Parts: sequence; C-alpha cells; structure tokens
Amino acid sequence: MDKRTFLKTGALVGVASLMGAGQIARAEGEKLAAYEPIDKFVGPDGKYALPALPYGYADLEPKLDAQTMELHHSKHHLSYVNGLNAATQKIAEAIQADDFSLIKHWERELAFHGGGHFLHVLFWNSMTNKPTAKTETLDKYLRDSFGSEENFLRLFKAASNSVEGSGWGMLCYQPLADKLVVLQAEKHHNQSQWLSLPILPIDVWEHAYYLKFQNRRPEYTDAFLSVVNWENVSKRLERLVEVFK
Ligand code: MN3
Repeated sequence: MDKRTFLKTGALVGVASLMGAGQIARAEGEKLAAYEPIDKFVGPDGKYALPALPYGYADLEPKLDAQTMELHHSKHHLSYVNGLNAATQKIAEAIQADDFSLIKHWERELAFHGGGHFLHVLFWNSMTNKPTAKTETLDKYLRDSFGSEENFLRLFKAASNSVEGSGWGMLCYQPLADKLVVLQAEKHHNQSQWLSLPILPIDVWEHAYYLKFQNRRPEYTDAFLSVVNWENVSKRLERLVEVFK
C-alpha cells in the first residue's frame, strides 16, 4: 500500500491532518472517539501485515536517522510479522491435526512475535515530524495519574532508560482502574501487566538507536520524546476510555 492510500484508508485521518499541521486547537469538549483507528495490524487477507509508515524514513531526521528507521521497519519489524504469521499458522495446524506436542514452543513464538508486531505498530504511529499537542483528556489523565506532566516525563524517561537488555518503556491505560501507568517490558512481552494497554511505547532495543546513539540510550529517549505524536497518543486514550466506560 502506498503512502497516499494508507492515509486515505484512515490510518492517520484526524482533525489535525484535515486542518493542516499547526492548527490543532480543538473546540472545548470535542470528542475523538469517532475517529478511525490509528493502528492497523492486519492486512486485507486477514493475515498480520507490516503497515506503511505514516512518514518517510528520513522525515524524523535529524532527531532519528533514516538508516535506523529503514532497517528497523523493513527488516526488524517485518521479521516479527513473519514470525507471528508462522506461529498462528502452526497453531492452526496443531488444532487441525489434534497434535499439541509442540504447542509450548509455538505459544512462546506467538507471544514474542505478537508483542513485537503490536508494539512496533504503535511505536511508528507514535512519532511525527509535524507539531502536535495533547488533548485536555490526556493532560487530565497524566495529572491525575502522576501528579503532573513533568512527573510523567521524568518517570517515563527513567523507566525507559533502565530497561535491562532489550525491551520497551510504555505509557499504558488501565481500563479497569481508569488510570495511566508507566511499565517496562523486557523483550516484547515479559513483565507484562495484564489488562494494561499501551498508548505510548518506546522501543529501547539497541536496534532502535545504536547506529546513531551507540550506548547513549538517554539521548535517544530524549530524541524520541521530541517527535512524539501527542495527537495520536490522545486518540488512543480517548478511544479506550470511550470503549471501556
Ligand atoms: Mn524494534
């Protein structure tokens, strides 16, 4: 799918893109819940699919480099999509054959590659080269959950910078508690907290930053936070609040 079709199918269609960058002020109390979903995980054939990026590989320069973006999306993320489809297929075959002798292996593959695919889709759509702003709803949840936005940012950086080995830092919504929480994930899926749904994940595997930042993960975390698409993070939260209320 080319970028134009991707945009037309609603992956990024929202008030901001309709009004043009920079004009993101919204009427008081305006709801986002009717927006198209931002994040697409499955292709037209029903299989998990690598989505096009909502920007070019070089569009986040100089904050994030084009070579890393291209390798990360076209090689690393694709491998998770392929791994997830393979695990899904093998589990379907196991059901068909009534042979679950390898199910432990394929369930692990399903968790690892599924976690990888889902988080990467959110990650790409959490960045932009255009100015965006949080909605009042996201502001309020950040204040209520962390005391202030500044507290949230300090926590998010500290958690992301201290993930041991390969993993993620994540701002998540807990629908059953109606709160936000910051979590770490090791690999893509270890240390999960059930029923906490990521709305802003940062990939802190070395493949996400090593070419440009080498061992300086905190500089990469700062660079990521400077290109966050707060409009999309706000939309994810508002859709979840709406669905679970
Ligand atoms: Mn990655």
